[in-house]
Amino acid sequence: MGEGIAQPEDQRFMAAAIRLSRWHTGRTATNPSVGCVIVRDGVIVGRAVTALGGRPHAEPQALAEAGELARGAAAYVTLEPCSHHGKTPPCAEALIAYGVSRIVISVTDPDIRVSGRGISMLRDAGIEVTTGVLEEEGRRSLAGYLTRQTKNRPYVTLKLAVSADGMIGREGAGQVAITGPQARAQVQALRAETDAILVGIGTAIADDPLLTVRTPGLEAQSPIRIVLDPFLALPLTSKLVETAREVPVIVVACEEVSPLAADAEGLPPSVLPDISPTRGEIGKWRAPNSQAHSSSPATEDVEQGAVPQPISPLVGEMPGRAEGGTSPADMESRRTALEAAGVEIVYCNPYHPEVLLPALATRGISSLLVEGGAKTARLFLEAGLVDRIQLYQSPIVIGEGGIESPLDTTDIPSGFAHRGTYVFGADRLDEYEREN
Ligand code: AOF
Ligand code: ZN
Repeated sequence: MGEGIAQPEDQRFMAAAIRLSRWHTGRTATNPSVGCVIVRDGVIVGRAVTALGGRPHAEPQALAEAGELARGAAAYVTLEPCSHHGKTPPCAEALIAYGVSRIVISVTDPDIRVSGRGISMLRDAGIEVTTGVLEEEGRRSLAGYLTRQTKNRPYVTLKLAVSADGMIGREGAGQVAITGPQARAQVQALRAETDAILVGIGTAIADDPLLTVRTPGLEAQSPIRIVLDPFLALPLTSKLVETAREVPVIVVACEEVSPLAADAEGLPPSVLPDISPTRGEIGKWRAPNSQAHSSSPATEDVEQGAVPQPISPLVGEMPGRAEGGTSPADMESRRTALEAAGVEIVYCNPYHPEVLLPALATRGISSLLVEGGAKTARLFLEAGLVDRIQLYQSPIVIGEGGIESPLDTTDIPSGFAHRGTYVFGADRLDEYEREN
C-alpha cells in the first residue's frame, strides 16, 4: 500500500484522460466533467467522460467498455473516484469490482462526501493508487468545479478585446468589431463551456449584445446571461430581453429597488432564489417573482453579506437613473414588464461581486465569463475576483472617441502568471491565470 510509484507512461495517459474530460466541460451541471481511461498492457481498452448532465460518472462507463479487460488493468482518472452513494453507486466500488489493479489520479476531490475516502477505499482493497499526476493541468480542467467547491463562488474569466491603440470600443458606436472571425469563434467556444456570462448595463444598452453561442452545433450551449442593472434600465426591445424565453436572462438590480425593500417584516431584501445547493441543475430556475429564502449555509452567507450596502459612486454614471426616473412606481412597472418578458430579476447589490458570486454558486453556477464593459471589468479586478484574464489584441485602430481598456499586457495586476500566447488570424490572445 502507500503511495504508488509513478510510471513513465502515466503522464501520457493522464493527458489523454484530461483531453477527454474537456468534451463535456460546462455540460455536466454541478458535477465536474471527469475523464477516465483504462489501460491494459499499454493499450487503452476503455475510455469515458462524465455524461451530459453529470451522470453516469466517467468510471462505470469506461469500465463497461473495457469489460473483462479491466481485470488487472490500470485506470487513469482526472478526479479521485467517488466513495459516496449518491444518485449512482460509488465509482471506487465499481473499480474494485472490475478488478482494476492500479489507479492513477490527477486531483483529489474536495467534495466532503468523498475527499480522500475514495482513495482509502481503493487502497483498503489492495489497489495501488498514485495521485497528483499532471495535477496542474488536471486542476485547470476542473477549475469551475474546484472553485465552487472550495471558494463558494464560480471561476471567473475576464475577456477583453483590445485594439492596437488600447481601446475596447468607441463611444456611441454600438458594437465595434475589434477581433476577426477566428478569435470570435474561439470566444464562442469559451462561452459554450461556461455556465454564465455577465455584462454591465452600459454595455447591454450600447452594444445590444445577444451573448449566445451561435456556432453551428453548439447553439444549445448558450450560457445564462446576467446583466448588472441597478435601476432596471434594460430596454424591453433589447436582444437580451427579446430572447429571454429561449436563453435565460437574469438582471441584478439594487436592493433599494426591491419590492422587498419596503417589506413590513423587514426581511433582508437581497437574496437570490436558491436551488438545491449541491445538486441543483443550473438550467432550472424558479419562476420569476420568486423571492424564496433558503436556510442553506451558502445562502445565509449571502444574506449576511447583503445587508444594504452604500451605493457606489459608479451609480451616478449608469444609464437608467436619468431614463424614466427611479420612483417606486417606475421601478415597479419596469419590473413587471421585464418579468412578463421572461427576465428574472434578482436583488443583490450589483457593485459587490463578493456578494453576487456566492449567490450564483449556490444556484449551481461554476464558471462565469465577464465580457464587458470597462467599468464591469474594473469592478471585478478591483474586488480581486478574476481568476483568469483572456486579453485579445487586434491590429485595428479605433482612434477618436475610443473607450480605453482597463488593461493591457503591460499592466496585468500582480498575482497573475502568463500562461500562453495564441494566434487567431490577425489577432493575438494572451492568457493570464491567478497564481493561488
Ligand atoms: C466520479 N466520477 O465522473 C464525477 C464525479 O450527485 P452525484 O452522486 O452524481 O455526485 C456528485 C459528486 O461526484 C461530485 O460532487 C463529485 O464529488 C463527484 N463527481 N466523481 O467518481 C465522475 N463527475
Ligand atoms: Zn463516481
